[in-house]
Amino acid sequence: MILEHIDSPADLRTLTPDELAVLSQEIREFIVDAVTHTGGHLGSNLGVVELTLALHRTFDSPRDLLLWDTGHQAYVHKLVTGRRDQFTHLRQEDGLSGYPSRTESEHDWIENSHASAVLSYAHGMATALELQGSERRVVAVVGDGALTGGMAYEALNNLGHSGKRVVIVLNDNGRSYAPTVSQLSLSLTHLRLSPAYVQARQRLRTLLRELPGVGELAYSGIHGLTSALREVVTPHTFFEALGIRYVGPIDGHDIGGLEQALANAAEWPGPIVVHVLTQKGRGYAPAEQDDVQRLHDVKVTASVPDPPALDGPDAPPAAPVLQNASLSVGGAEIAEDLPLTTYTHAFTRALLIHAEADPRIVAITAAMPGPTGLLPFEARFPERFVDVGIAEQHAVTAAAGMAMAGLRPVVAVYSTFFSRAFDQANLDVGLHKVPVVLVLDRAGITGDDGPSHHGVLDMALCLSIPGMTVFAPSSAPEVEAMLATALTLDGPSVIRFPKTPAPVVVPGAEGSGLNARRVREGDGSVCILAVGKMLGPAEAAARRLSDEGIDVTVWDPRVVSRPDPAMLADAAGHALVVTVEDGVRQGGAGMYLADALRLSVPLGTCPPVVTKGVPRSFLAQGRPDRILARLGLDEDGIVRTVRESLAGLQHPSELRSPVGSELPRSGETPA
Ligand SMILES: Cc1ncc(C[n+]2csc(CCOP(=O)(O)OP(=O)(O)O)c2C)c(N)n1
Repeated sequence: MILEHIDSPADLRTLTPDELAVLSQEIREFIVDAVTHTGGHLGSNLGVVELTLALHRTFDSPRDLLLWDTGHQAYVHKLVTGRRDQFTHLRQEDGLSGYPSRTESEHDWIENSHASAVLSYAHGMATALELQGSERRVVAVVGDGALTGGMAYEALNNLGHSGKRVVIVLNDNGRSYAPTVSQLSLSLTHLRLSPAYVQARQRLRTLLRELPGVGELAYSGIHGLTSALREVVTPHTFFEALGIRYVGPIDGHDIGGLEQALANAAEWPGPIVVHVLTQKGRGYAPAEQDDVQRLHDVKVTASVPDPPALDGPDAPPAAPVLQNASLSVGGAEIAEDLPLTTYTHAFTRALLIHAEADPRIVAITAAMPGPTGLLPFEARFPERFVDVGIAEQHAVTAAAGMAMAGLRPVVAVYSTFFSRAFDQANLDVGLHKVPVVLVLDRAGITGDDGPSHHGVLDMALCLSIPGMTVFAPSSAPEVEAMLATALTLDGPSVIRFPKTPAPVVVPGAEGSGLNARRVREGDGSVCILAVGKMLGPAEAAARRLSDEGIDVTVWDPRVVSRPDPAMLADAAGHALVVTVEDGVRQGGAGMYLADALRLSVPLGTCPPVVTKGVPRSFLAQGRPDRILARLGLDEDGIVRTVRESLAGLQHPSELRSPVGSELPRSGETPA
């Protein structure tokens, strides 16, 4: 096996073309095998095998700086830079990161894994190297999907203007998650098939034929002419107008051809794009046959948390939750057979129902229609579905425009990527008070993808936007009830929920409108305000504490931005209030609610409030339930906090050392 002998990029440089072909095959088998066990980004990595080998044979990493946009396609790079043995623990706690990681290797430079940023890093590095008089090369690999993100254009424009020496490898597989939604991408890869080109070509043919005398002659020269036409509208023109040299397209699976193009590009004294065509999922039939995503990423069932148990003493009745009033909006039958096991499914289903009844509803995704649950909406209402590409900022501002012009836009993005669009949410949506509904999926601790993908900032960000109504559903029916309310509001709103399975609750037990919900009435000692999915562990903790004689009140605040006066009045009557959330503690929901509580009662009469949440630190990958348990954000942790806090109240001196996750942990910057 050749792969067994590849411990560094230098080992690649002695291989013959035949050996490289064998190695490529071995790498594909290795990656399929590894990802089958751990989950991860499959299709993207299978597509860049030859490209990665060619890059490492042409450039001298880490002397030359090899940068990967997003970084989800860096498995091959990891394999050939000495990390083969760690793939058994890919994306596991304390294992190999699913993205480049500076602690893992000197060959890794950037690890933010939010798309479209690499060209800006490359500009910065090239600027520094030039100032230092260094001959080290900067090579940035960017996908056609990532090129739909606005940051990429800012960097291209600046690179072209400044003339910085960067080799930009445009890895064009025509896909983002789903097929890339981009006019540039169409021009890049599908020019000959694109309607505009075909029409222009057809018009040219007709025109030439009709020219008296020379028509037939000119018609036979159509190839030359259409080539010229192609030059007018191709990427050549696009990039060169920005001041960037363009070469390509190059077959991304021909190592020899790639090396030649890359070596030539390395000699170019300014920015240069090497346009490489690759096939996402190449060499693995299930990926090649996956028409939409080409198995962009795969999950492993074993690492997915189990859905909530539906039997046992505490089990809710297995009644069909969705037959409640909030769903009896017209057209319910269209969504009846969608499974309701996650918050995302609940959102999909509710959105379909409302969209059926209200033609003003449009759905917007930033290149992730599948993971955000919008594919059924796209299938049902293609004309009301908008994929803007990896362009969260544009998604939010475009939604503001749609709302201004009378539509009811629903923007579905991951919580972590929403951070990109904060300014847009604040000013374009918030300041203009337009009724945009932001649906933030994968909120809280997400797990496998590590620090860049935890959605822990959304609460803190959204609660700071004036007029933004912030909903935190604690169950699937709550998603539906909240979407129903959000769609009636005059101003903007956010519904944020996690990836983990959504609890099933007794029909009718969900809240309504902007009210909070008391789910358990205690004896006045302790009141827990449990935000979103933390309601489950809080209720479980309350049941356990009641066995110890501590009868806890539990509230589901539901609408965090507008704390229900009834909830505040009730909480104020307790000896201790505990807030629990799965987002960042500093500036998060707990502090917001605690502040509201303080302001709702006369000075000096507010009960002590303990706020539990995620510390201000970058948390590595791991199973969400284990990360939450480590942070004390589970049933055990809540029980501990209540016990210790009550003890502290009885012995105030102990309160000097705060309890639970209030203590800054290692790596956490104290507030
Ligand atoms: C700002 C941001 N939004 C969304 C994502 C989720 N995401 C990860 S990879 C990807 C597609 C990237 O497509 P492309 O750059 O063409 O790379 P490919 O996987 O096709 O090689 C998306 C949308 C992200 N990482 N960052």
